[in-house]
Amino acid sequence: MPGMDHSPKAPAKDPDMAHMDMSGMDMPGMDMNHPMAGALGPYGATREASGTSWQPDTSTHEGLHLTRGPWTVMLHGLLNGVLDSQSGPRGDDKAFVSGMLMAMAQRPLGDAGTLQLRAMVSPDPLMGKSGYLLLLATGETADGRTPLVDRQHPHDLFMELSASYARKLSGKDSVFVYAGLPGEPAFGPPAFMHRLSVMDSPEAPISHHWLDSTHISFGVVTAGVVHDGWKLEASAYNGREPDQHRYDIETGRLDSTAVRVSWNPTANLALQTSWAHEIAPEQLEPGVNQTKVSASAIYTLALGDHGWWSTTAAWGRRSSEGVDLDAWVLESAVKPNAAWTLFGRAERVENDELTVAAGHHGPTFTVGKLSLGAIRDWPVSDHLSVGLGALYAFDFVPSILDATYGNEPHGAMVFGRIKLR
Ligand SMILES: [Cu+2]
Repeated sequence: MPGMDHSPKAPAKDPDMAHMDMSGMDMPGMDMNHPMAGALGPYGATREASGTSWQPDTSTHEGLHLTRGPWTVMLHGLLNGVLDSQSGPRGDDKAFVSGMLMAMAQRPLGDAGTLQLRAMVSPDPLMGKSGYLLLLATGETADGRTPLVDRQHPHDLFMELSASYARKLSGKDSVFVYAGLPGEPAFGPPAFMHRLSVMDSPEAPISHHWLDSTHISFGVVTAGVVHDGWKLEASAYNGREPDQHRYDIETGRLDSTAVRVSWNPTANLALQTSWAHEIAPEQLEPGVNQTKVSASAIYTLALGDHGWWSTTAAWGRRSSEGVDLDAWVLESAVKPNAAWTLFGRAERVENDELTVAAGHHGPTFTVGKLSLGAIRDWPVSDHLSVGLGALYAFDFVPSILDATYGNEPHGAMVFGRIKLR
């Protein structure tokens, strides 16, 4: 992985403190001597990403941090206005908004307990039920009858409403429970909108339904144990993907299972491997179950006072009815200073939903995508920045799909954004 030879050393004396992003921590009432602790265990909050997933301790959380009485509150927010153009017979142009607003509130409970509440909402339903154009992306449905192909589905208005309680057993050990409606089960790396190596790009990964599409599961209960850099956890959850009604809260049996082992061997590195068995995840394929496996590594380096460089390598496999489909991802984003963010992502996916044969699935095609982009941000106040960005994506399809996708399929997006910082 890039940067690996700068072998990660223990960062200063207090690993929780060393790489905390202090830029948002000048609120009145914030005690600078006590960086925010993790919600699930005895480590710094920078290790925590979406759901109960981990990222490297060196990660930064942009946003507002404030304290009110026993509560510590964090707010993260990002709103993108995107002009999207995808090439070829399956392409078109579309404008859409995407992003998220997330609030987390945490407080001690008893002498060894920590309670955390999270709420996250998305503007995606405003896109309309068919989401936005994105060549080679598949998954979910807009009308309950046909699958979305070459489109990214909108996310639900409520992306996470969850609570967790952790109990410290020692300076290195804890146990925790997490429940969400919706929430994220113990599967995969952090969801892409919380993964430092891709979160600034408004373009969803085409590997989403292999690695992290479970991030909105309508009903999740997870229990886990933490020992130092290790976490072992298991979830019971509603494995059915969200339906096309994006403003509601769905319910269903917690019929699916996920297990994840996470290991952060150094402050710079987060590793996980996970397994899930999902009962009838797809609305259009009742009765068809799916097994998923994933493994990922995230390496994050702090650069100067405000910069970072984060890289994720991930593999995911979904298996159902005797067919295994793999996805490979290598993505990296670098923020050398407060002004610029550069990002790139390479993906290779085996997909059998790009052409529909009798019913839903057609033949399997191995397709790829290389996406490169940049964003320039300008601060407009202490806690708000505006930015302008662009990205270009090259799509790779086998020659048998040349007529379907046209010559040299590609996509481009230009976008403006507002971000809490
Ligand atoms: Cu998603």
